[in-house]
Amino acid sequence: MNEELPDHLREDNLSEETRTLISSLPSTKDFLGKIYNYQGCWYYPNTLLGVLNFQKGFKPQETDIVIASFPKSGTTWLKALTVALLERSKYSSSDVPHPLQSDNPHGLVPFLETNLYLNSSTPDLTKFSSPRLFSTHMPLHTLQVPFKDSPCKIVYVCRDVKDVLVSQWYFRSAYLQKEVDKSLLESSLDSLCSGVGYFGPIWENVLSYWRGSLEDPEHILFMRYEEMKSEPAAQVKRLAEFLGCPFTEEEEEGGSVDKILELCSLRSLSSMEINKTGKTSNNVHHSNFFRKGEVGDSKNHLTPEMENKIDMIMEEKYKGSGLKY
Ligand code: PAP
Repeated sequence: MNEELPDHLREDNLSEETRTLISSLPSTKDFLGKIYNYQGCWYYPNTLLGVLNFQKGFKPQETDIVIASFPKSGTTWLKALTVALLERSKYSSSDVPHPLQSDNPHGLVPFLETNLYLNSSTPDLTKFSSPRLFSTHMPLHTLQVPFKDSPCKIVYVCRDVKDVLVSQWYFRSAYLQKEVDKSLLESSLDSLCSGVGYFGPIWENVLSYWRGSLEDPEHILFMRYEEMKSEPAAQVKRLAEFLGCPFTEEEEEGGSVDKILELCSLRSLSSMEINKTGKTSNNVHHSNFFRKGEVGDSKNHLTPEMENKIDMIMEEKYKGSGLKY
C-alpha cells in the first residue's frame, strides 16, 4: 500500500490479535488494497480496527450528537452548520474568532472510526463539552452497538449517488496525487455499483438511516444535500429544531439564519486560511473537502450510460423503501 495514503486507508496499525480476528471476515481487493466486510459494510483494515475499537470502548452520553453520512454526501457542510447552530450565542459578535476559523469542520467534529478510535479503544474525550459532537460513515446498525438505548441524536445527510461518485473521484485523485483520469472514475463506478468498496454498499448505508429516521424521527433526522442547496434556510431551521435549539423570532428578524448560511457557505469556508493551508489528523489537505458543491455536476463527467446504470441500480435497491431519488 502507498505510504502517502491517509492513515485510515492503510493497514499498518494492526496487532496480531486483530489480524487473526479480521482474517475470518469476508475480504476482497479494491483499487487501493484489501477490504474486509464487517456487519455488512466494507472497510480498509485500519478503519475496521477503528470500528472495533469504537464498539468496544465507546461510552455514550445522553446529549451526544452524531453526524452521519456516506462519504462525499455533504458531511463537511453539515458539520459546519451544526457547529455554527450550537455555538451561535457565543459568537454573535464578530470580535470573537469563530471555531470554524481556527479548525476545519472535520477537526471540530471528528470521525469516531477514522479519527478518535483509529488507534485506541479508550481515547481521551475529556476535551469534549456537552453536547459532544461526533461523526461517522458507519451504517446505523454498527453505530448503534454501543449507543444501544441512548437518546443521542443522529443527523444523516444523503446525496444523489451520481454526484457522490464524481466527488469521490476528484477527492481520490487528490489524495492519490494523480491526474483526474477516466480509469479511476471507472474503478470507482464499478465499486459503487457492485457495493464492494469503502463503506459500501451505499444503498445499505442510506437505507439504514432512512429506515431509522422513519422508526425514530425524534432521534434520527434524514437530510438531503439537494434540499440543503435548494432551500437552505428551511433546512437549517429544520436542523435547529431537531437539535433542540430552534431560532427565536428575534434571531430570525435579526438575520441569524442567513449569517449561519453565509458563514458555512462553500465560498466562505474554503477561503478561510485554516482550510487553505491545513491538514486533518489523517493527513488529508483541508482544501480537498471543498470543490464545486453543485447539484448535478455528474452531468459534466458521466456518460448517459453510466448515469442510467447508477439510476437503475438505485431504483431497484430503494424499491419499496419509500425513499425516492
Ligand atoms: P467527506 O465525506 O470526505 O467528509 P463531504 O464533505 O461529504 O466529504 O463531501 C464533499 C462534497 O461536499 C464536495 O462536493 P463536490 O466534490 O461535488 O464539489 C464539496 O465541494 C461539498 N461541500 C463542502 N463544503 C460545502 C459547503 N459548505 N456547501 C456545499 N457543499 C460543500
